[in-house]
Amino acid sequence: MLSINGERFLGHLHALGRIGVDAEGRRTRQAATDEDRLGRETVIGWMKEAGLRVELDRVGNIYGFWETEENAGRAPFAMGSHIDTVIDAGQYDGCAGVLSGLEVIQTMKEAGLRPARPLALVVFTNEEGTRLHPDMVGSLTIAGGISVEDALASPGTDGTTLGAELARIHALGDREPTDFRPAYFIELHIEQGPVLDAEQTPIGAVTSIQGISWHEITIDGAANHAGTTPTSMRRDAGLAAAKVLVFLRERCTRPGSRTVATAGRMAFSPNAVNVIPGRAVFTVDMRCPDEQELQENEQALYDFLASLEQSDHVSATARRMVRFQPVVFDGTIVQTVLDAAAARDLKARPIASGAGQDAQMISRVCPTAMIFVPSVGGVSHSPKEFTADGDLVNGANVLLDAACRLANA
Ligand code: HGY
Ligand code: MN
Ligand code: MN
Repeated sequence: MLSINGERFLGHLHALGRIGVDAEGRRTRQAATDEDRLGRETVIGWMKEAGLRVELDRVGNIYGFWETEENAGRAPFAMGSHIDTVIDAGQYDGCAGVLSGLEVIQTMKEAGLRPARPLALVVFTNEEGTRLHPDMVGSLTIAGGISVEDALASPGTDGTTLGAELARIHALGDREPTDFRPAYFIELHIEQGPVLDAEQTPIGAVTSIQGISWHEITIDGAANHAGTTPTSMRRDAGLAAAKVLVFLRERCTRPGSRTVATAGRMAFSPNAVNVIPGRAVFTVDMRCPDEQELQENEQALYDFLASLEQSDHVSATARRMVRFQPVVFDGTIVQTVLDAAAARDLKARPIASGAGQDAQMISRVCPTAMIFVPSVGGVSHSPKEFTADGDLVNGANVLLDAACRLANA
């Protein structure tokens, strides 16, 4: 049975993992930063070494194509993920999918296979969205969910825009994102949750991804003296913000709730120990596999903000930054993953994704599914993120088998 070159694949993965690590050992390669540029250029170098034709599109998505005279022009079988990271990140999120895809193509080429379809590998721009939002903007542009112009105008938390930053790191090409229409797409990814590791199951065949709703909330009260201002006279933006977080946790812990909510970023101003915060700006990330419940919780959040204005004598506004509905993947592709795992005697199970993924967007344009490999302890978006080498190699071999099957379908 054909298998990947595990040493080469893991060598690439750990080499990429060393890019963007600072003096304190924190790994950060946020989209369109100099660290991301180094990661991009490194992966492009590996794509060229593998003999892929490399192209860039107008929002910086990187494509590597392998086509032969016989299959040129047919819709490719595509794989891919992202290599941009969150802040103080692990080394597997996204990178495992890009580099396993590269390894699969390299293995197929070296084996002298002549697939009926070309193969494509994509590195999607700004999947994480921690610096510039929306997240998953590269794959969203390919899917036609946002125009190139609006994507390039994506605002950054640091006052930049995606377009200016991609230009600065020479990451812009001229390929039209919506020209990319593969026949099938599979993304390998670490689970980032606890299920596979807890069940000692090496392969997850991802069936669906939950919906995502991001908001930036601004609460304005009145900055005032922390000592002299009587409690009854306070218009405390910080307290109001705290009430929102408690409200959201209470919504999420109601019986039967399937929603999770996170306030990942918060800033008070003037942000001084002895000043009642006049302003609080914070983000809310709400996720749920049930679209109806997600909508109900969005409405409940807005209603709560309105009630806060009365109770706490503040003003509250919410700006919706991101909104993606839950998606269900193509059953045939999911089954292909399950069959490929079974053929290698690897235990596999269907599983839903709690994390947003580029596959969520690509599923709008072609039959799509994902392969999950275990995250030890379910930890991710953390330097403690870990997936064992053996699990990564198993996942890449399942991807190889699925690729061989679908590139000839
Ligand atoms: O936020 C997410 O779910 C993904 O990791 N970008
Ligand atoms: Mn990811
Ligand atoms: Mn991530």
